[in-house]
Amino acid sequence: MMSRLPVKSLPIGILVASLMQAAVAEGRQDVEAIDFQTHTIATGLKGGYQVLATDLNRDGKPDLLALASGLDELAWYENPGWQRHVIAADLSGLINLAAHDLDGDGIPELALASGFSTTPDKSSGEVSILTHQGDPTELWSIREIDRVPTSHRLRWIDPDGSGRKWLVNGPLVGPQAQPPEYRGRVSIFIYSPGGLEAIRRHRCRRRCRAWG
Ligand SMILES: [Ca+2]
Ligand SMILES: [Ca+2]
Repeated sequence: MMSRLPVKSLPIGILVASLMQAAVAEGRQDVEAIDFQTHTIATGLKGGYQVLATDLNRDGKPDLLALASGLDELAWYENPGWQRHVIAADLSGLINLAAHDLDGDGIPELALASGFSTTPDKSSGEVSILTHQGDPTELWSIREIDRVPTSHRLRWIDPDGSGRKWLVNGPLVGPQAQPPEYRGRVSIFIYSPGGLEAIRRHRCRRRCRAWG
């Protein structure tokens, strides 16, 4: 089955669950003894698809990014009051986010995939890097670094253990894939580090074991 688009609004339980996952990821052993309660901090997230917990204002508290494919803007919710701040507007087909502090200022840059469709001919597949402009509660700058139809999953990885993260882009299907079977080969792309001005694309070869 190729269709992975969400069809429901994002329930707040998912948002709280992200905080729990973050605590577990940090190795905290006390999380099982805590009774969690659901607090609704946002509704109406049409096509809610991804929640990402990361500190976006350098106060040490994880904030929540909520990506909704059916909305034309990307927003984050500021811990602990969960005020909503719009990062970018006039977008479409939002599908995935990944956060990593490229410039070391303590606030992560955001890799964003948008223009998504399950059909390559209908997908612009923008891959962009978003950076705050001094005040993370205001609109961030957005810079398109690539276009790959059906760009679907973005992750920052450290392939050589050097601590320098590379961005991986896994499209859903290849450019020749057509419904209903979506047959065809698909390439995975990796973007080299080196700062915001030096991101370069490489196509993974042999199941992404080598690049360059
Ligand atoms: Ca914060
Ligand atoms: Ca940064």
